[in-house]
Amino acid sequence: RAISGEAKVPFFNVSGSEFVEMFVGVGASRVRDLFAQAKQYAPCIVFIDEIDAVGRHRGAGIGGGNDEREQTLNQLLVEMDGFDANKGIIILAATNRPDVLDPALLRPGRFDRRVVVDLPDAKGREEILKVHASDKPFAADVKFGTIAKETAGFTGADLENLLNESALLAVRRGRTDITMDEVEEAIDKVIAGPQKKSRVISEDERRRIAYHESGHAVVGKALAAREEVHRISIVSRGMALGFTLQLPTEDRYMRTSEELLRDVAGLLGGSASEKLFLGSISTGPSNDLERATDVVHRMIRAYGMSEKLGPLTYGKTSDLVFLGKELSEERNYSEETAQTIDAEARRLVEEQYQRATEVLEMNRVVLENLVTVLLDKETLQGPELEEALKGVIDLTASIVHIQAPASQSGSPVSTQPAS
Ligand code: NHX
Ligand code: ZN
Repeated sequence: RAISGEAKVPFFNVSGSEFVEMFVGVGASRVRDLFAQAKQYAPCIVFIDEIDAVGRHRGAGIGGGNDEREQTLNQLLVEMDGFDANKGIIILAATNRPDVLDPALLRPGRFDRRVVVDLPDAKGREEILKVHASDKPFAADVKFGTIAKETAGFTGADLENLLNESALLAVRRGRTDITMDEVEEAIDKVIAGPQKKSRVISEDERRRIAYHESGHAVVGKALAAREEVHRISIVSRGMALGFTLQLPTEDRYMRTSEELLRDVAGLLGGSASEKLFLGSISTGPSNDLERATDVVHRMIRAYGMSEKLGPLTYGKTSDLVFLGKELSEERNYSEETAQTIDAEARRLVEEQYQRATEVLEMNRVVLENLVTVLLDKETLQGPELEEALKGVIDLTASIVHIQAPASQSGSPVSTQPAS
């Protein structure tokens, strides 16, 4: 829309799914109609959103293919080839899955340029926020640069949604402007879901939740150099009973194996804290364990970070429509390798669990204090949180290597700061 505005030409906007019809031939005739109309208005821009709905690789799916979709795609290819007849028509399309598109669509003369629209960086997020903020009354305390820093990983649509949520919240609170308080509440809502005030939690469980989140915060603070513990809360939201928000201090595009291991230790910090201070673990950390397991599996199988398994990748993802799942994993390694992967994954997770436990033991006093403050205030951030975490022993300098040392006494995991 913006491009056609700049070019001062008409704009045709269709969604790929509008072409997907039940009856054979209808989709193809819609494509013909669209181009016939566009020809009348040329020069113009035709934009097809979610083109993967029609543009999928032909011959995929049950029984070899889908006649209707193939006919629609063929018609689209024919129209795009009708160069002379379609003079002055520029076709743009968008997809999240360029990998599944039929190669014929990407040949020269068809979609021959690709523009990668990545997640916005901090500067980009700030600019996007300013665009969506222009029609809303923000208070003077709202700094879009600060919001941009707190929203790493958000898409443009997430940011728009965030500002809409803050506006709704301000209205609900009877305000005529939107303050930073509403924006922060909206960030939590977008990340973790809406507050669930109706959920009544027993004193025992509140204590467990506080120990769990404090465990994440202390391990995160002790180990993560490029991320800071930004907010910690024991207020129920959506499915979650509590959360700890850790944010990168700058935009990042890669992680090292050391950082990934620190992430794993941080993810396990909640469970380790429950075990260490309450003597048992609960069902609560299931998602933490899942994510930790996922990280070490990716380290081993995708990033070649295990010396035992070498710089190879294990497992192939393929688009197998007939399995009913978009991405299914194809095993391209032996049973013996599968066992080695399992053993390595388990070793890495257990080492980090041990490391998290050691960090918590070293910071027992700070953690107990944090739990007390958290039970009282429920959500901590900014200077208050900084104050509560001030005493945490900084272990960010401790380097943990992914390989167990060949023959050394003592723990393979170093939790001592480098002197
Ligand atoms: C339940 N929820 O399902 C209750 C209501 C350990 C203090 N019976 O690790 O809230 O137990 O650090 C995405 C994100 C399931 C998907 C969180 C799926 C949480 C969250 C289970 C805190 N914070 N666990 C956490 C938690 C739970 C759950 C999720 C998810 C708890 C823990 C949920
Ligand atoms: Zn957790």
